[in-house]
Amino acid sequence: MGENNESRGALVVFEGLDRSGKTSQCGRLLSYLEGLGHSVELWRFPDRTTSVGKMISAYLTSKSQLDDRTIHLLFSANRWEKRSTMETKLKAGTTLIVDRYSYSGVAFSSAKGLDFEWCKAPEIGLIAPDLVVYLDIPPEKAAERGGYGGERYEQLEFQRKVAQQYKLLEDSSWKILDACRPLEDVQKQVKEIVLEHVMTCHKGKPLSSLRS
Ligand code: Z5A
Repeated sequence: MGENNESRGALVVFEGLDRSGKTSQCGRLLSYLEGLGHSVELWRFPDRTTSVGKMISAYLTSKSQLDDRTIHLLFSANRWEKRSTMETKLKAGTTLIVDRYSYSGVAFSSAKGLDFEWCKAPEIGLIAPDLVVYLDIPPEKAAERGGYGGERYEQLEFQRKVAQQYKLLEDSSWKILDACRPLEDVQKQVKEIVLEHVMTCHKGKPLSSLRS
């Protein structure tokens, strides 16, 4: 990758704890970019529609039990099965807004106690995001937002551990936003940052891959 300088779409990833506001922000961003006439799609991981995604969904809703490493690799496989479509779309000029990506994979599995580097390894080679918007919120505040549902991982003590692991993953592609602010304020910031990155990709920023 990185071989040409042609106009392309941007890969914009949203990360954060459960209830940090990812889904709300992604939906609003989609409408905003569509309104500006951009070609844009909203994706989410896990993608529960594929056969791998269905196994993940059964695990998250406690309908099945899986070894920690097995479910980690399934989450990663769920991204790998979408990788070539992702590349095709980006190269065709479509911006992808993605609700959770590799950072969730590493943060959640390493919070269970799996080795951090081991967790990162299967993500190497996936397309690197142009921008990661991290919606930062203390776990206690997130828990106040309507409480957690019944899925695995939706527990305060575990979310605290996940927040610690996320901190170890920050790199130069990250923008950390205060997700405790009103939804509209966060949205305004998101729009500005994302538009800047979309423009850079239109100008031909090469695609790159996640590295160790
Ligand atoms: N997981 C993993 O282990 N490994 C992986 O590789 C991947 C994921 C990809 C499923 O995720 C689980 O899979 C997840 C990580 C793990 N487990 N956990 N926890 P999911 O995507 O299906 O679920 P989620 O990410 O946790 O989604 P969520 O609960 O819908 O949270 P959200 O999208 O961040 O928040 P929201 O729905 O936009 O907002 C939640 C509420 O807060 C709602 O009532 C909003 O109106 C309100 N809200 C939002 N923003 C604000 C502000 N700014 N102020 C006040 N209220 C707000």
